[in-house]
Order: sequence, then structure tokens, then C-alpha cells
Amino acid sequence: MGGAWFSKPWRTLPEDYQLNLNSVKSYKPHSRSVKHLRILLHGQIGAGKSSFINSVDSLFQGRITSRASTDGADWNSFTQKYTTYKIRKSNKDSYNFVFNDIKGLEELTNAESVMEDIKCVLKGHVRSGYKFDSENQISEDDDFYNAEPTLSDKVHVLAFVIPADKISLISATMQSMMRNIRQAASEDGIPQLIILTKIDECCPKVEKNINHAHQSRYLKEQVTKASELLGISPNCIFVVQNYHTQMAPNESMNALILFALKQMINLGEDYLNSQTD
Ligand SMILES: Nc1nc2c(ncn2[C@@H]2O[C@H](COP(=O)(O)OP(=O)(O)OP(=O)(O)O)[C@@H](O)[C@H]2O)c(=O)[nH]1
Ligand SMILES: [Mg+2]
Repeated sequence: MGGAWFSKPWRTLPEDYQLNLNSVKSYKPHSRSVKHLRILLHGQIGAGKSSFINSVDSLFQGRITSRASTDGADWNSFTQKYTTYKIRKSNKDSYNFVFNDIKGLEELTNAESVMEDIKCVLKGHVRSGYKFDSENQISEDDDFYNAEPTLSDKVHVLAFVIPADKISLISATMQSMMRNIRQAASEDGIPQLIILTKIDECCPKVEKNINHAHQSRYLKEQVTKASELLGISPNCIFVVQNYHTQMAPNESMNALILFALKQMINLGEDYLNSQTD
């Protein structure tokens, strides 16, 4: 891993961080029937889904937060409940986008029922608080089953979360599970993107200075691989490092997180407008 470096970045981030931050802070769905744009994070266990939510929260709170529980042991999915996270703006208010965190995909258990649950989540049939059961999918008489979801309850953008250093290790079974979910989202017109996490773990130079992320040949190759894996175009694939050892947020890490978040909001907003036009 690591490898050669481009003298010029293969992608340039928007220059004005503050301007971008302000546009995300002031974002409101144009659609009057929807207060919060709903972003679903999805991927293999231990990919960094919960950590990404914490990273976004840390960026906005200006300090490291850990509301979404994370875990280093990847033998079992740590997140078991379908949870909605709002990002707090003030004591009384939150920003107009929310994240939904779900159980990670794994091959060993009854993957079929988890996949069916995720498809129900996409359509808005699952209420926050539902505890995933790897043996059975959600039933229509479950208290957490929402029989008549509105546009607000539905997922508006689906983000696949994949560790940048593990793309080549994704098995054919896992790949087909991810493609299956992508197809379900596509059928409903839900836009998708990919977040490649743990970029610090694949490049020592990036670990030392994250500003070099877009000069790494290795990371550029992983973007291509991820694109081939799921058929998502490279301009919808983002590299990030989540806050996990840092004691305070910093602008370099925030810039990558914000770049990805901005695109989630743009794609989700397009979807919302297509549903309400
Ligand atoms: N080095 C590094 N570690 C990370 C990064 N993101 C997450 N981690 C670590 O990876 C482990 C798993 O992260 P989680 O956020 O719990 O992963 P998850 O996708 O929510 O996992 P499940 O809930 O089990 O599906 C934790 O130990 C995190 O600290 C990153 O960008 N860099
Ligand atoms: Mg989790």
C-alpha cells in the first residue's frame, strides 16, 4: 500500500471551506413537505458508518463527539438498531439533514432478511428504534413498521461506506449483496454515492498529512476500483478519514468530510425535487 504520488492533485476541493460550510448549515429542503433530508449509511460491518456520523457531528459541534457508538472488533455488527441522528445546531434546533445508521452487512448470518430490512428502510417502512433481527425481516405487524410512509420517512440518498484499504478484499457474495441493494435504491430513483473511509490506514503519507489525500495514486486507484465494484461514477466517490484518535477536529479532515456531505445534500435535494415536482 502507499505507493506513488501525483505532483498535482487528481481532485481539487472547493477553495472556500467557510462558504461551503455556511451553505450546508443553511440548507433547507425546497420541498415544503420535508423538514429533514434523510441520508442512509450502509456497508459492511466495521466500515466506519457510525464513525462517519460522529465525524460530521464533530465538525459541526467543533469538538469530538461520539453519539453513534463505534467499535473496533469487527466480528459482529456493532450497530444493531435503526437509529436517526440529527446534528444539533443549538439547544432547540438541528440542521435540516439527518443520518440513519443501520446494522452492517455480513455474510455469515441470514443476510437475506437484513437485505430485505434495508429495502424496507429505503422505502420508509421502518421506524427509528427498530432492532434488526438477523433471523427474521421486519413484519408488517411490528410496532416499528410504518405501513404508509410519507416522502419524509423515505431515504433520500444512499451512501455506501467502504474502507479504502479493503476494496480488493470484498468477496463476490458481499459484492452481489451491495449491488442488490444498489439496484433496489435505483428502482426507487434514490441517488447513491460511496464514502471510502480509513484513508489514513492505507497511506503513511496521508496519515502524516491528510492534505495529500488527493495526490495518492493508491487512493485514486481505489476510487476506480470502487466505481467498478458498484457501477457508481468516480465523481460520486469520496475519500475521508474519520475522527478516531484525534482530540479535536481540524480543518483538513473537516474539508474532506464536508465535501462528501455537500454532495450527499446536493444529490438528495435533486431526488426530493424529482418527487415533488
Ligand atoms: N484508522 C481509521 N479507523 C477508523 C476510521 N473510521 C472508522 N474507524 C475505526 O473502525 C472501527 C469500526 O468503525 P464503526 O464506525 O463502528 O463501523 P460501522 O460501519 O459503524 O460498523 P457496524 O456498526 O459494526 O456495522 C472503529 O474502531 C473505528 O474507530 C478511519 O477513517 N480511520
Ligand atoms: Mg455502526
